[in-house]
Amino acid sequence: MNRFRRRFVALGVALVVAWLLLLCYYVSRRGDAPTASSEALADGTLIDVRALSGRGNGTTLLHASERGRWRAIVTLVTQREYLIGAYGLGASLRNVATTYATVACLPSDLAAFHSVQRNLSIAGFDYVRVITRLGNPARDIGRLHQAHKVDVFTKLRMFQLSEFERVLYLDADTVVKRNVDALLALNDEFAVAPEVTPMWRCIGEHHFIFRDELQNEDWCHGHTRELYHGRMIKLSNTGVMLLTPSPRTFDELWALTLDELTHNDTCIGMAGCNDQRVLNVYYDQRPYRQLSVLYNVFCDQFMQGNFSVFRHHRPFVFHYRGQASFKPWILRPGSPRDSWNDQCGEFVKAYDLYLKAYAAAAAPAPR
Ligand SMILES: [Mn+2]
Repeated sequence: MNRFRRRFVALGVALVVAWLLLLCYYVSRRGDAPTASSEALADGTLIDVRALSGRGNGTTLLHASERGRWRAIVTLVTQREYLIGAYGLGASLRNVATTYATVACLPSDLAAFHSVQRNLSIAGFDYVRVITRLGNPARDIGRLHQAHKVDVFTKLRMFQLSEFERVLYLDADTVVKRNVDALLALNDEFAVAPEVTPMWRCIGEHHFIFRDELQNEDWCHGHTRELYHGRMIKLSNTGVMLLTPSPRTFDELWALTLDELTHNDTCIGMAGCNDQRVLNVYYDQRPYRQLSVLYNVFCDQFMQGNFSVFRHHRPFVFHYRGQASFKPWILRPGSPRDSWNDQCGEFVKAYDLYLKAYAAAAAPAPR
């Protein structure tokens, strides 16, 4: 009988110890747990994160009463892997001393992490704005063949940021090298830089040649064989856009998206099945400002050396376009730091700025 009782007590003790260990584990993880795990952050929530890195001093850049009149620089992160890109982008924006509010749009499952909010604050972002992912409707009809494009249409949500009068949108895989505030002073409803190809490849009738006012130089649109109902359209790159949020524009873009997927072979070819195709079609028949290529310089082309102009003009924004597996922050396992897949070296520099800010934020206050 005693033996059974001892076993029973031992089992009880073991259970209590296990429970305590689980409790300790839970408490130790709490620091990195979503701040509101039970209640997801509502779409549209705007979180002032400046105080998380000791900035702000209680002042607000944006007042609720001024909603709709703000102009801001905005980026978007829909997948965790792109957060590191946003940290570099934020640090680069801070480095050029932008005077506009900077906003990172994240879905609730990323935005709810206190560590994510703090890191974005350290990177220099002022606000985290909660958005909801927009699924790729091509998946519903079995035509999504590139898995990384599963939520590319979420970028169209930028047209739903109704608290802003105008938005300078920058992809999380861009790095800013020169102050871009002048773009937000423009009064164009939409402005975007072109996809370009070197002039020596700009031959035949299927290309559009245009004059880059800023550089006073001729350029050629790349991929101009894009067909839409039998005619060619110019291709712009939507990694950098000045845009005007409007519920109506969003509704029209979404209707066009569904129409494109249903009636055209949008998903066939390199440029298909994404926000860029839809925006190019939409603005083909509407007025917009064509920005200089210097506002959206593709790192891969920059390094190819086909563009003599870069020897005379410094780019404003570098863009690491392309698939997720080519992003500059993708490290081969065990590879040393200097073998980052950084084609033009600008991301590594920006990320170093972020790491310095991070170290400064972690250091104890000077006495
Ligand atoms: Mn991009």
